[in-house]
Amino acid sequence: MIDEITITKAIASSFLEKFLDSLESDVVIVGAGPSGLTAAYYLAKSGIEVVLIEKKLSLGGGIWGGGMMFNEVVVQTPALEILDELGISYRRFDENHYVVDAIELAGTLIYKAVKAGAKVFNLTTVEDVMIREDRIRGLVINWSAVELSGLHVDPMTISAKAVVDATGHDAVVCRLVAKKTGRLEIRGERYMHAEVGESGVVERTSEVFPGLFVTGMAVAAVYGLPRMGPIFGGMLMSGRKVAELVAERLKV
Ligand code: 48F
Repeated sequence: MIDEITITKAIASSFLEKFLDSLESDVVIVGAGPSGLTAAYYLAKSGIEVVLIEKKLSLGGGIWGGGMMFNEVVVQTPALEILDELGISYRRFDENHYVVDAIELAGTLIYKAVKAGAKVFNLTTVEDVMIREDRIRGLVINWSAVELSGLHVDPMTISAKAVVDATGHDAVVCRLVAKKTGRLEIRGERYMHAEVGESGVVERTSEVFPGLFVTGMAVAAVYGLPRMGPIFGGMLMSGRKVAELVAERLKV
């Protein structure tokens, strides 16, 4: 027999168990676009506890719409090894440009991150940071619906040994740290120049404040790098690089 109250109990208890298990984790990644999902996959795969927070209902960030709603994206040659590892198909356009179906990219990144063990909290917005002894210790979160409706409801907090800002163009966590500590400069993203933007984002993927790492387009926002539009290799390589940096830092 199927019972409605049992359904409710099953959902409420397993969600609360997941939430309580996530209050003190190794790393919290904020933003589930291509860079955040790639970072979540590599970190979770290496046995690190990963919590992934996404303010929207669905994960995937800017992948789904491809370029101007043409749902295809371009990836350059150095990122093909990530697509190969994840089992994502691509078609050669010329020796430097490969085309990937945006839906396959988003769907596979989400599947791989979740299957590797990342705990996902969608519909959840990061609205502030927790700082102790000049180090980021956690995040202040609330339901996205609270923010959207303008209800007066206080947030709650989660903590982690490391935080990754993967919030894309907005660089939300870095901006909060900059505003509240005065110890981080946000230069703001610059004009379109795909080649410089792509390589710069990967090179500058780094720890920008003790315990706070930045990946994806948030790197361009922090360091004043050019934007690059619907080419995604840099997002995947930046996500993999930030995972390596965080894993290295957690060993210390
Ligand atoms: O924007 P997004 O896809 O960031 P990304 O990984 O990739 C950028 C590309 O999509 C594209 C591009 C490629 O060349 O330029 O734009 O750097 O994903 C960022 C995610 O963060 C979520 C947001 O909903 C999106 O899914 N996000 C933003 N602010 C918050 C947040 C917040 N305060 N709390 C939780 N999630």
